[in-house]
Amino acid sequence: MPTGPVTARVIDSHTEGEPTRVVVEGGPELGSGSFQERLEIFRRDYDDFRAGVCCEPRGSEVVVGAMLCAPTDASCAAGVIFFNDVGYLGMCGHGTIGVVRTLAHLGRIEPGSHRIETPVGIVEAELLPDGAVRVRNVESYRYRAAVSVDVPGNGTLVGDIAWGGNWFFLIGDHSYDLSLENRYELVRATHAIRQALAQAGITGKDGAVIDHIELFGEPVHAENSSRNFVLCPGASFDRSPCGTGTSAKMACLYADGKLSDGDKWRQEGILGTHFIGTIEAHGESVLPTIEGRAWISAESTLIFDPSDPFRGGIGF
Ligand code: PYC
Repeated sequence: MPTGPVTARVIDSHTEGEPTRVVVEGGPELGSGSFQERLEIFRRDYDDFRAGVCCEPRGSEVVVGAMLCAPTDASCAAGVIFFNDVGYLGMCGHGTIGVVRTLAHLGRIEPGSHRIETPVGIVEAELLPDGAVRVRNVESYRYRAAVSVDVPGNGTLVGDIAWGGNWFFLIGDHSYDLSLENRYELVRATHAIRQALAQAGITGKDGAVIDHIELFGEPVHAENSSRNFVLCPGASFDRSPCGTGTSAKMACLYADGKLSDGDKWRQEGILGTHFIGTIEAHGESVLPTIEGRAWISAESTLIFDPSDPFRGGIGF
């Protein structure tokens, strides 16, 4: 981090159990170009800032970072670039809910609808009077159905490939126990699936890497529609039901004729918390909406001392 900032002010929250760390001051200067251009500058020149914010000793592999930026579109309340311990995320559903709660905590927004600019498009978020947040995500779609992959040690698995703001491989037919106690086995298995997809050259559209693996099973709470386990880029799993993963799931259900305009989908995550999802049909795609809750958990200043050997995080 030779030319980067020395301190950064952050606000931490968690959305249904999954943390978001919003950089509200002191982040690197990314210019005033498009969000794709700013993301490239971030990746090229300030990747150690990303790692310093998310990785140990200041963070952990489960922290999702959100860099607040001035939007290019004047109709937006804010712009944001999401990142984690290993790289950058196109969109992040739980992270957007955390960003909206953080903007409200800062007094920058009131209950009502707000537009947020991201590298994969503008999303709309409504801060509800009770503090819950409803995010209208980017257009989501199933790209390929029933794709087989041979996973060493796990046999052949069949899943769908879908876009929900990130690329997902979604598997309903498997024998894994989706309990929190079984999390290490789930991380191992989904990691092996992701590696097998890469080795077999199975990708999202235009060769995009599939970096999220999502398993489904019966919910623990009867009022929910399904339970999931989501492996995020790197080796961490989503503690929330994953907003982009729920969007990808609803796109697949829609493609199968199992979910229609206005139907509710209650996605339970590995902690038993849930998001409420709905869709609006848009040709072969859907415009998903995800609703969930976030809580502010800390306000702090991160210090990047130039003499600190782990100023740029500990990369495992
Ligand atoms: O909620 O979309 C999400 C998400 C992606 C990675 C972690 N959470």
